[in-house]
This record gives sequence, structure tokens and C-alpha cells, in this order.
Amino acid sequence: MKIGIVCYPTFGGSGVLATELGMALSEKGHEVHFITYQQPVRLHFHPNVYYHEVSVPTYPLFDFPPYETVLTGTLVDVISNNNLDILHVHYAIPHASAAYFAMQILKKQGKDIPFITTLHGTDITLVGRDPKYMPVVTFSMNESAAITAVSDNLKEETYRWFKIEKDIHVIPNFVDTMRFQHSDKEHFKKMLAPNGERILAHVSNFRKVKRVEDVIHVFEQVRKVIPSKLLMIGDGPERPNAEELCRTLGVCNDIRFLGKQEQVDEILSITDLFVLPSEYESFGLAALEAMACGVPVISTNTGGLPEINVQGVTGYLSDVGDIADMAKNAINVLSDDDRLETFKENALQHTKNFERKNIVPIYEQLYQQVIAEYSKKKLAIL
Ligand code: GMT
Repeated sequence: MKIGIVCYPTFGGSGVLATELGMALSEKGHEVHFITYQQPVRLHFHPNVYYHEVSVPTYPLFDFPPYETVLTGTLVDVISNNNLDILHVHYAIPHASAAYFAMQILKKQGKDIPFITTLHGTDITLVGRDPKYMPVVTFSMNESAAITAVSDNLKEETYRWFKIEKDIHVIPNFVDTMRFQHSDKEHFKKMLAPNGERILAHVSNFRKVKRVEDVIHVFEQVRKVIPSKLLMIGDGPERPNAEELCRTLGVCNDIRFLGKQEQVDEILSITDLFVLPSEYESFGLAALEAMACGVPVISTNTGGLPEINVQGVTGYLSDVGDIADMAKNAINVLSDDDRLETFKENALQHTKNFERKNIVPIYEQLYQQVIAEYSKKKLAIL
């Protein structure tokens, strides 16, 4: 198949998943065209992968350069000149409405193709629910040939907040276990934790929804009982507040802010416990990648997190903001070597349910089904 993929090319989970999917499809022999405003962070060279930049021209009149219009124009160009079979947009805003508009233009030339929208999280639970976005998001979701959501919880949330007239397919996120696996990085661990301290880690884009300050509070409690270090990976608007809190609590010496990292798997390989205290996660891909490296997870029990983190097995779940409970659970996991090893093994085993090789074929089948139905419909109109 010739597949177009639209996503946010940044470190956010939706872009990561879209890129991993595109690369997996290209390795399976499909021709994959990424249409994004910059090269996606995890995109690597493959002969079957094409990259088309959405380059938004500036003009003195534009206080807000019209990204969606340029994306639409680029989609029209890429789809018609490369004879794509299907377009898959990740994150509804504004990708689904741009896809819809592009298809209307292409219809006039008899070159329209079906598009699929994958919902990732805040496009539904936070941003999409804003009345200014809602009518456009609802309309373009309903116009998609198929809608997928990354967890049962996100599917339920979508039905709860939007008037959706079709089935939403749940296709969980996946992890590439060839890349995300424990590797021996002992030398690296010794540098960061020279006295054998336990290592805790957090990975996110430091948005408010991630509650990064809770990570610091939990760590401060753990550190009082267990010698430990904390690695904060990623960057975003809440980082200055988190750094300020470290200074206020006097824990800076044991915390490293590493910024955006491409080799997250290497850092996770030296991590003993992953902390994800989010206000909401539709899925929590960062936690799944940690588990694939054999790292247990302390998380909140919100959204789709209970679908990947199993209470008392792969880690623990607490109410949002319950720092005392998260700290107690973290201490429980970290305080005993044998217990920690059991949690690590459980976390690793559980990721087998989310392996790339099992999830990617579900997308392929959906593409085939959607393409077949679409061409049948087109023939019926003729
Ligand atoms: O929060 C992020 O890292 C980005 C965000 C997004 O909307 O792009 O991620 C969402 O999609 C990820 C991939 O499907 C999920 O693993 C995250 O849980 C989800 N984030 C939220 O729901 C807050």
C-alpha cells in the first residue's frame, strides 16, 4: 500500500507513535509518506520512507500563519502526485479537518482517497472539548473513513463528549521491543548513582497535564528513606517550576534534568522505577516504553493508565495528586531487591501484550478494509 501519515513531528506521544508505525509499515514493504512541518524526531532513513515538509510561508499580514491551509495544499499535492491509497492522520486537530478539506478538493479531480483519524488524547480530552474546536473536530471525525483510539478509555471519553456516528476501533499503542529492551549500561549507572543509589525517572513534555511537580514531591519523600537519584527527561513549559521546586526542597543535587533525549532506551536501562503522576493519560506510551526496558511504574489511575499498568504487578496506581500514596508505593517497590526484581520482570512480561509485531497488522487490516469499502462506494456512485 501507499500510505500517507500526518502527525506532530515533536517528542509528544502521538508523533512518536505515528513515526514508529510509519517505520514499521515501511519495513513491511509499504511505501510511507510523512507529511509534517519538520522531520519527525524518531524518523530514520528507509528506502520506502518519503518525507514531505509542510512549509508555511510567512507574510507580514499573518499574525497566525495558516498552517492548516498549507497542510491541506500539501496533502492535495502529495496524494495526487504519489497516487496514495490511504491517508492516516494522528491527532484530530487540525489534521482531520485538513484531511477532509483536501479530499473535497481531490474529489473534483476524481483523486480522493479514504482517510483514517487516530485520536491520541488531548485532541479529545482537553483541546477538542473547547467549544471553539468541537464542531470542526466532531464533523471531521465523522467524515473519517475510520476512527481509531489508543485505549478503551479514550474511546469512552470520545463518545461521552462528542456526537460520533460511527464505530471507534481501539488499537492500543505499541512498543518496538527490539529497541526498547534492557541493555547493560552499568558504567553509565555508576556515573549517575556512584554509591549504588536507586534511579527513578520521568519522561514527558512537561506540560501541566503531566504534573511534573508531583514527580519531585514523590522523589523527595522516597529520598528520605532510600538513597536515590531522579532523572527528568524531556522539556516543556513546566520545567522552570519543577527546577524551582527542587531548589525550594533542597533536592537539586540528586536530580538531573536531561532535556530532550533521543536515546531514551539507554536511560531507561539504568532506571529502577518510572514515575508518571499525570492528571490524565489516554494511554501513557512513555510508561509502556519504560516497562519494555524492565522498569516498573508508579502512576496515577486516570484515563487509560490502568489498561497498561497493573496494580501490584507491574507497579502501582494512585489517585491524581496523592503524593503520599505514590511515595509509599515507590518505597515499597524499591526497598527490597527481590521485590524490585519481581516487579521488573512483571513489567517486562506485560509489554508482550503491546508488541509492535502484534499491533501493526491491526492497522494494516483496517487500511485494507477501508480502502476496499471506499472503492466499492466510489464504484457505486459512478
Ligand atoms: O502527552 C503527550 O506526550 C502527547 C500527547 C499527544 O496528545 O500528542 O500524547 C497522547 O498520546 C500518546 C500516544 O498515543 C499517549 O500515550 C498519551 O497518553 C497521550 N497524552 C495524554 O492523553 C495527555
